[in-house]
Amino acid sequence: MTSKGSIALIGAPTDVGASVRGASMGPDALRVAGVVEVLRSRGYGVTDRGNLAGPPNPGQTAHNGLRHLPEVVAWNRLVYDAVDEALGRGDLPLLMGGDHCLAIGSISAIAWHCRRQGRELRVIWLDAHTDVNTETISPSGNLHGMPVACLLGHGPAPLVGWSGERAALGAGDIDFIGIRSVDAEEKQAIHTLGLQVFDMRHIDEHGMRNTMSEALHDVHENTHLHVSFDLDCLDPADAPGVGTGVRGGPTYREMQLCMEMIADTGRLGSLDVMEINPALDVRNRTAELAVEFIHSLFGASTLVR
Ligand code: 6HN
Ligand code: MN
Ligand code: MN
Ligand code: MN
Repeated sequence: MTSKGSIALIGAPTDVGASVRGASMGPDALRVAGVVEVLRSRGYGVTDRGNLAGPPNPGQTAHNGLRHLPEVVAWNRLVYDAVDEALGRGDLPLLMGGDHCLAIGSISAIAWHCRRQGRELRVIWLDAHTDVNTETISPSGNLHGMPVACLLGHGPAPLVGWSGERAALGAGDIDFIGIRSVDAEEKQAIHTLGLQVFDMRHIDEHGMRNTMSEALHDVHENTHLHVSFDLDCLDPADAPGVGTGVRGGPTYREMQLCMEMIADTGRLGSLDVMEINPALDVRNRTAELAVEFIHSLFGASTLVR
């Protein structure tokens, strides 16, 4: 198979944005599950850039509504630089988390590149949660519950404005899929911001096919599509290795269809694979499942294509 392009794997082994420890082991779990081999089998050149080395988890409680802010800033700075470098080389960055706070660095770097190249950034956020809390409304102080707010220009000052503009994303640039756990004040924020949330009820009522058609309807040839995949989007019965699992997720086939429809757009430009927690997993099942979905996202559909 001729090479389709090159993918840069970036490991970010930290759980500083979460209160449950263990997502720091996610990058190696994905490697052990064969992420490199699967991407190569799809015809991509793959370079594993290894793991970033940021500060350890200090295990502190929240200060002024935020837990581990300096460490979260430091890790995101490393992620930003690594993603920026990958994009600069023309590689497709695949961030292996790590907890979901790292999407701030990843998506900020992508937004900066898209603006410079005159491309339109669209984000698909696959998650049980909307992650749109801020320090004033978060019930936990955990920054993995706040990356979307930061990217929209509403989080704590040290984590806002990294893309060169106050907001890396506008409300219309992001669609949420699989949502089923939103905090009370977070719900208010979603309405105020005007975010498009395809929650589990929407998927129940309309099916994954219609949901994804709606989410992807404005993707065109100049779109850079970024997928931020939190493994807790899946049902914990399928994916037990996550720190904040919520029952009632999409089925295995619904999730595969979601990935296949994204692949069909041909516009996937970057990916985060986040929140895999090997300490809570069963025989690396969650990382293996993630690799199956990554396979589909990079074009391994059933039979016909
Ligand atoms: N994640 N909404 C909860 C909080 O603490 O803000 C849970 C956030 C989970 C974040 O899974 O990426
Ligand atoms: Mn989540
Ligand atoms: Mn939309
Ligand atoms: Mn998340």
